[in-house]
Amino acid sequence: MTGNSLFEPFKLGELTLANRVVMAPLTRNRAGNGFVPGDLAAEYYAQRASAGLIVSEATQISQQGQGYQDTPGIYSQAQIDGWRKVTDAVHGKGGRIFLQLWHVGRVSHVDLQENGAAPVAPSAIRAETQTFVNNGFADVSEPRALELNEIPGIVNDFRKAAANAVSAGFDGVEIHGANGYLLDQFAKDGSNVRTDAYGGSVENRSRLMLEVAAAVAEEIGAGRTGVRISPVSPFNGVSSSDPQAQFDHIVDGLDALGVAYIHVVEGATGGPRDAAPFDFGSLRKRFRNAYIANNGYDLELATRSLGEGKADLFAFGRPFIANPDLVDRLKTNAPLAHLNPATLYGGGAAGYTDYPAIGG
Ligand code: 8OZ
Repeated sequence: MTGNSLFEPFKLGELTLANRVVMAPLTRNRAGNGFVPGDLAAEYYAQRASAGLIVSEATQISQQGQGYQDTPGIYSQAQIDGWRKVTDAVHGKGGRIFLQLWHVGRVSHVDLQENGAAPVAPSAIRAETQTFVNNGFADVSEPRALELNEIPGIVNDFRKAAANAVSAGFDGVEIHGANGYLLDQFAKDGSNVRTDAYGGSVENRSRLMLEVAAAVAEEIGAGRTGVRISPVSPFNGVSSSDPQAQFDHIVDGLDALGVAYIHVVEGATGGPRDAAPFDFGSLRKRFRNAYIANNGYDLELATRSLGEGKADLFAFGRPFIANPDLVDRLKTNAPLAHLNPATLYGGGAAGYTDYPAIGG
């Protein structure tokens, strides 16, 4: 069932993937009108269904969890119905797709929050980063610290969103624990100075991510649950004084839960792989199920890493934007098309569904 090449099947939880190439989550900001993915999203994802697994763009679990204009949600019936078109289209092409569950925490703006409320965070520390809102870039808003008694509600929002994802036809979900969003803000001490059970020690800072993973795994099955982490990425203004101890502990906890995979952003998100010293092999050793490696992989690096046993699956992000047939192009060593940065975020079909496959 499971082959040793990038282009042979791989067993992930209960699923058999056609190959080891994963489409990484990519924010595209095309879900206006109720944050519902439309027909164009179904076409876009179906065009990329030859990936062994697609991980959807990050999708907010609640309005509070939204941080950018026109990103999709998974908390209303209309959103579930919109996503159903996507999953049907991908499955119709023989693909597999997980939904990425997202709460941005402090990376948000009052204009995206209900009644102009402050975004929520582990601690009232504003992120040094910008978001896209009101058709332009703006500094994120000053957040407020979550009260201890609000935390079960956040865990429950993730749980409900996972159930909604399954009812929308997804094969599973990926919990977004990376890139400076809420769960990563809790894990890293630059953004978390809490003095309760969710701050301070490595164990306490891991608590929310592990509680969310446990709730989601209980709701839809550990075999359908993955978690994305970015131990040393400074993306969205996060920093950690002890990333190795922190993420070794988190991965131990995820291993104990038996989740299907960890998806690891190695280095700085979208940037250098050697941004900070970190032993990713330690995470690999601690985790019995699949390790998805991400960040700056090309065919050569993925092939070498697979041969060395460093990872099971390889997630490609930006290359999938302009190359819907990326798997075929990698397999045949065909040239890759380049994306147009002007059409990355927002807009319609241009720069979204109009990148052709070779010969297509
Ligand atoms: C780029 C722009 C907006 C959001 C991430 C969800 O980095 C994102 C994101 C990336 O995980």
